[in-house]
Parts: sequence; C-alpha cells; structure tokens
Amino acid sequence: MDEVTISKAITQSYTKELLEFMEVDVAIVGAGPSGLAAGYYLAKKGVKTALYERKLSVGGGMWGGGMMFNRIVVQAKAKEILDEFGITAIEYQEGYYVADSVEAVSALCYRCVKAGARIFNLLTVEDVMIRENDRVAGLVLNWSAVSLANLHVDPLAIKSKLVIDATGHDAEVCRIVARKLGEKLGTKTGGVVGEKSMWAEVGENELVDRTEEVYPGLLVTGMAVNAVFGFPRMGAIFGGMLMSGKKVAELSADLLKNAGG
Ligand code: 48F
Repeated sequence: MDEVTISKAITQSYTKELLEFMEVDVAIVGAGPSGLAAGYYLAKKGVKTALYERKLSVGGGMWGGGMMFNRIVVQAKAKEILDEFGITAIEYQEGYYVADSVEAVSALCYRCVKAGARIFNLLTVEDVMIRENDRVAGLVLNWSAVSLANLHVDPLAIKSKLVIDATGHDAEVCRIVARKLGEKLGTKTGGVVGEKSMWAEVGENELVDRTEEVYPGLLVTGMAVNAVFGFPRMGAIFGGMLMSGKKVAELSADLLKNAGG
C-alpha cells in the first residue's frame, strides 16, 4: 500500500465533492435530527442538497436521548417517518413510541446520504452570503478547527438558492441574519425571540406549525423554530423534529419550483 496514493484518494475525492457542492439548491446548517430528515426528503425529490455540520459527528442532540438514557420518544403522528427510515419503535403506551437513539441517528444519517444529500462535517457556518435586497443567497464556511484554535483565517463561501437553519436551540443562522441584516425575521419582534420553558405538547405542535421561510431565502426547522418564535422546549420527544424536517423539505421544494428551478 502506498501512503501517497491513500492521501491523494482522500484529498482528490473530497475536493471534487466540495467543488461540486459549491452551488446547491438547498444548504442545510446543522445535521441534527431535523437537518438530517430535511436532507433526506429533499434529496429524495432530486433537490441538490448539502448539509454543513460543525461537529465531528452528526446527530446533534439525538444520541443522548433523555438525560443520557439513549432512548427517544416519538408520538403517533410521526411513527410513519420512523417506519420510512426503518427505525424500530416499540409502542410504550397508546400514542407513545420508544426507539433506540443510536439506531435512530444511524438510520437518519445513512438514508440521508444514500438519498443523495452530501454531509460536510467539521465545518462551521459563520455567516450568510447575501444578494439584492439582502436576500440570503449562500453560506460562509470555515473549518471548525479554525474557530476552536482561534486562528485568524478567512472563510470560503458556497452559493445556495435556499438556506435552512437546523442549528437547534441556538438558531445560529437566524441570529446572524437578525444581527447583521436588521431585525426583519417573520417573528413578533423581528428578532430571535428565544425559547420558553418546557411544555412538550405545545412545543411539538408549534414547531411543526411554524416551520417556514422566516426571512427571504432562509427557512427554519427543528428546535431552532422554537428558539426563533419563542415557543416552549419539549425534552426527549423527537417526532416534531422529524415532522418539521419533512415539512421544511416540502416547503423548500415548492419554493424552488415556484422560482422556476
Ligand atoms: O441540536 P440539534 O440536534 O437540533 P435539532 O435537529 O434537534 C433538537 C434535538 O436534538 C433536541 C431537542 C428535542 O426536543 O430539543 O435538542 O433541532 O442539532 C443541531 C446541529 O447543528 C449543528 C450542531 O453541532 C448540531 O449538530 N450546528 C449548530 N450551529 C452550527 C452547526 C453552525 N454554526 N455551523 C454548523 N453546524
């Protein structure tokens, strides 16, 4: 085995893919459950989709289930999504299904990639790119290692017809947009309102209901919805994340279609 051949295989194939995905239809920030579900449903529709994940591993807050008991609960409405991903779920009580969080993350990731979405991990989204009327038109990326080491290194950018904020509790992309482009999000304050204390039922329903385009070119999904609009958190119930991911994929596909591409 030749070490240089191994090194070339890795760098050439990665670079080729990075170049291929420098202009995409949809760029998803964050590869937690909502981002992975969105990536899967978009790719399945043939939409060119890339996910950018800051951490080494995908899955966000799903691995640890509830308080490190690695199980997740999913309500009846989202059971069909578990079935679509091939995730085993046991009915615990009427309307409550329980699944292994490790199996769930693995299945979401595998099916997302196999459907054709590309996941770039170890990359942090530090800004958005804008065009006329401050429409969000892409992402500004840097290696997570650069920010961890606090190095002064300029980022690179990718172009995207739509951006999805799937960054969870921090709603990082929406915060950046509100801070830099003015408090013009579709919320009651125009900014990121901030999530409320726990109320699972309300949090889950509002999350799916308000999965939407929150600013021109920018959609929001998953826990970021609750942070952006000021809805309650909900703990280790994950059906809303999956339903929100599916919904944001459908909305994005419709927006692309209406825009003629
Ligand atoms: O936090 P996360 O799992 O978000 P989610 O898909 O799911 C939320 C649940 O896990 C849980 C919950 C259930 O009731 O409340 O928290 O909404 O995944 C968000 C991912 O985004 C990445 C982060 O590392 C995580 O994997 N992320 C956050 N900011 C950035 C980012 C960024 N600036 N650039 C790239 N990735």
